[in-house]
Amino acid sequence: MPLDQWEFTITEGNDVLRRWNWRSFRDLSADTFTVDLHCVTRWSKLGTHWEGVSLDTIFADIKTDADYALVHSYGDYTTNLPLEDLMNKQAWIAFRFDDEDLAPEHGGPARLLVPHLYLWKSAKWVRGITLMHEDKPGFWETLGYHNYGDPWREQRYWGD
Ligand SMILES: Nc1nc2c(c(=O)[nH]1)N[C@H]1C(S)=C(S)[C@@H](COP(=O)(O)O)O[C@H]1N2
Ligand SMILES: [Mo]
Repeated sequence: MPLDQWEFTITEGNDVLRRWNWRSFRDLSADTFTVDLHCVTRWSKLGTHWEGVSLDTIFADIKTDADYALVHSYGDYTTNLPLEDLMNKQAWIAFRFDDEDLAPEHGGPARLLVPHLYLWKSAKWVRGITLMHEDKPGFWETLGYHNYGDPWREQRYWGD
């Protein structure tokens, strides 16, 4: 994804609520943070170090009464989660990992990072978020992975 074509867009219904290009996105204030990641296939990676823009910053001047988010990636991957799981410094659009620009195979130039949920919720190559009043399962959720995906409750598949 060439940076001069990169965009990140928040939509609701037919409305574009906000859109950033790489320059305006990188002008947002960013956080550095260290988190543990949990994959559904039973590995965890502890103490990973990142830099990214929190979703609190992304949503700072967006007004919505939607409760759900569907996150879209370049290349059509999607994943869903409650909007409140993106807020209160629980989620970031991350663009640096271990003090280097995020590698393309790990989602560069930028990926969602939601460390408190299983890693399939952390969409690589993130492109935007659709806000919704009703939940809508994403790619893995449609294929049988758990709709919410709390690693502490081992919510791997529907019914867990
Ligand atoms: N766009 C996109 N994001 C994605 C995926 C994917 O296939 N496409 N896979 C998910 C899954 S299942 C996992 S485990 C993590 C893997 O991230 P990593 O490649 O940085 O380890 O990305 C998640 N985000
Ligand atoms: Mo995964």
